[in-house]
Amino acid sequence: MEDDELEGEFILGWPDRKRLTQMTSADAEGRVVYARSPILEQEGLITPTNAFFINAQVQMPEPVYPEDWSFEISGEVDRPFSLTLEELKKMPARTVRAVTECAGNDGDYFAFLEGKSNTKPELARGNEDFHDFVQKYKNANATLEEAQARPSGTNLCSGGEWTGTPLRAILERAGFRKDTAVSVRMVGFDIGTPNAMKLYRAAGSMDADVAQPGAIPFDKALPMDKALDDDTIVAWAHNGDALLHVHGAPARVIVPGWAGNWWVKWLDKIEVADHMVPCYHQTEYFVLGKSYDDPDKTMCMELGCKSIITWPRDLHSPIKTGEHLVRGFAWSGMGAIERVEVSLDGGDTWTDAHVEYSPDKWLWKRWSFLWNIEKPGKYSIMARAYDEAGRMQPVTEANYLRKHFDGIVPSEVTVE
Ligand SMILES: Nc1nc2c(c(=O)[nH]1)N[C@H]1C(S)=C(S)[C@@H](COP(=O)(O)O)O[C@H]1N2
Ligand SMILES: [Mo]
Repeated sequence: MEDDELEGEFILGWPDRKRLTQMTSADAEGRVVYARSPILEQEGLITPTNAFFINAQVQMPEPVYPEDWSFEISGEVDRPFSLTLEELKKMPARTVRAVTECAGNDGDYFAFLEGKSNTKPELARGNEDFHDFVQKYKNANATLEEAQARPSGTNLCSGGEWTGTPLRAILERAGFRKDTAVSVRMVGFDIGTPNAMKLYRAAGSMDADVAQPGAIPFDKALPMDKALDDDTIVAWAHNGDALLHVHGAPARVIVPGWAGNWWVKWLDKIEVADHMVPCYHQTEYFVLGKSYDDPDKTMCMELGCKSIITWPRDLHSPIKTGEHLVRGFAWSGMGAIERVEVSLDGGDTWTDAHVEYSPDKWLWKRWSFLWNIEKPGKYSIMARAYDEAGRMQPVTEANYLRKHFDGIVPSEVTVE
């Protein structure tokens, strides 16, 4: 154990190394409303629940107790119905292990890689003033200047195991109309007013004519194909335990491969529609495009193909000559990662890294590369991933809302 691990904690009465915990921000009553995951310290593939990131677009709703909860399905169906949690659990369940990545995770690296920002975002560690940092980040009354100077969103990504009922089984039980069904509108019971600052910031002007829908529930209209995917489930369990309120209890949707915003929490109702319902968080926010006025904006759907280096990063410099294990995670929005390559010379030459076997196509994989450094100096280390759909990192072009970042961020490391 390294020294800082020996500071440790008492676990079950025994001194032990420190465990992973989130970086949290709480409301005035001390209730956690936002958290980031300590990705650099995570050992295995499943993020422990008390290290999982937490995000909500509008606001955390008051909890609804499982016994008082039911959800309904209606719209383009022959047999609308509503189900309690107990009834939902009686349907055949399925367990899916997948990465949840917020669409905005690592977004500020776009500006860094384009040379538009000199500050290199670092995958934030447990900074002391994390709460203040988040206040600044989420402030709806910020000036445009303040909003544009905000710190970046990193570490909004975790791996989890989810158990629930396939959405397909719920749709079939309701007799959805195959000929007319186009999307499945999933609605949460959280209601709030979207922060217009996010759009002004992206448009680069407070004069932009941005949508201001007022108080709305968080909703998403999932295209039919993805709604019918076997791995799209309505989950009530997370990492072996009942879903926590912050993660959407009593039940939330899991849409593997697609960014976190599709994973509607606090599910209230499902409406099958004969068109793509123009949900705010689908037409105004969570879109890909060149600018706010881009007529070809498209809604964000599956994630790109991505690897990150967890060691060494800039902050680990200086390191010593000798044998080191370069390591990280890799994941894709279109299935399993098949290969990761590493470059130790800033991208001139690439060598295969070792990708550890794991059976879950939607979960990230661990990769590593044994690096024997003979000479001191400055090194630029890069990694790039390939997925089973044949895609190579990076996939996603820079876009004005900075969503779905999957670029290659070099680690600049000094060796002594
Ligand atoms: N009902 C509801 N579901 C929601 C949201 C929300 O604001 N309301 N936020 C989404 C976003 S943007 C993300 S990244 C994920 C975060 O899930 P987690 O908090 O369980 O990590 O939830 C999604 N589901
Ligand atoms: Mo998100």
